[in-house]
Amino acid sequence: MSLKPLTKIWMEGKFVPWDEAKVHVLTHGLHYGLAVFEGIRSFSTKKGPALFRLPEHIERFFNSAKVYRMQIPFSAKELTEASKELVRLNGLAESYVRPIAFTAYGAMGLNPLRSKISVAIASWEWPAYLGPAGAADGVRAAVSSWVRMDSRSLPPQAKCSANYANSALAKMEAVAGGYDEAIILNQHGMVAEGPGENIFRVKDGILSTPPASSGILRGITRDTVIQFARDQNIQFFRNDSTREELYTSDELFFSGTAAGIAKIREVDDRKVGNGEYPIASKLQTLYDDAVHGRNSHYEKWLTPVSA
Ligand code: PPE
Repeated sequence: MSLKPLTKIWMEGKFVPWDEAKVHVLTHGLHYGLAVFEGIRSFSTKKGPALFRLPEHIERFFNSAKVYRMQIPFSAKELTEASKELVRLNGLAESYVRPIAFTAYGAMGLNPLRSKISVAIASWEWPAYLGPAGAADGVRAAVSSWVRMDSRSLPPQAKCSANYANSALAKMEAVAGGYDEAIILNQHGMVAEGPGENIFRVKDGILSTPPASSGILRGITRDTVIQFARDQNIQFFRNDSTREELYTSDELFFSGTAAGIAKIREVDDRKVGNGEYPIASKLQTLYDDAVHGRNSHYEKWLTPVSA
């Protein structure tokens, strides 16, 4: 995805022109991977542009920072208001909003405790992450030879930039092999997640997803899908799956803010199910309606950006 500059980026408490939102090449976090970030989407709704599950994203942002002993020098309220104002200023109803906190320029050498924490929020236009196939017939996935990092080495529930080096290895392998996306197994050989998405499976009408303890980011879209399943009386479990259970699934799909709900039509060149996706399709429709404010039951998840 190439960027088309929007007007403003929020940096350290101020809105600055897009081209001026710069950092020094000796920014500490650039060298040592010490950055935590979020990905939030705004959608057009009848109440104007609205951010989906903004409080949950802000809360996860602070939790990620806590794991890394980062003191974010802004309050949740300030970052909430800045995110809303950013969408208003950039004038794009449907956008992707990226808060990031990182160890700033000033001291080199690993010890991050000496670094000031910088915070920025940018936004851009980001069409469905896995392309139109995700929404339509589904993407082609391959199980990665790279193993998901373990919570004892890089805690996956903290959304730290360093985690994405592991994701990038898996993503590059998948793309270089002619696939759309990777599925990453954990240290126990069980299914964990995609490089930037959670994964769900349907077998005999039962929906399941790996538990938080499987070495995944606890996705907010994942939680959204779980709540849909509850409201629709779809039987649901959090449980581990093996690689071969991917092959014998009736339906498989990814979930994530960037990806939305994206069907997986093949894993390792094996067709998933019979190509029909009744449950995934239903969840896609529910998601689409919820994010666009067309389902009053889920309006609680929308934060309109209008003042
Ligand atoms: N797992 C990982 C590893 C992950 O990065 C994401 C989001 C998810 C699961 C789903 O989380 P949620 O968005 O809360 O449902 N990945 C973000 C960044 C992707 C990127 O390439 O950048 C996203 O979707 O915004």
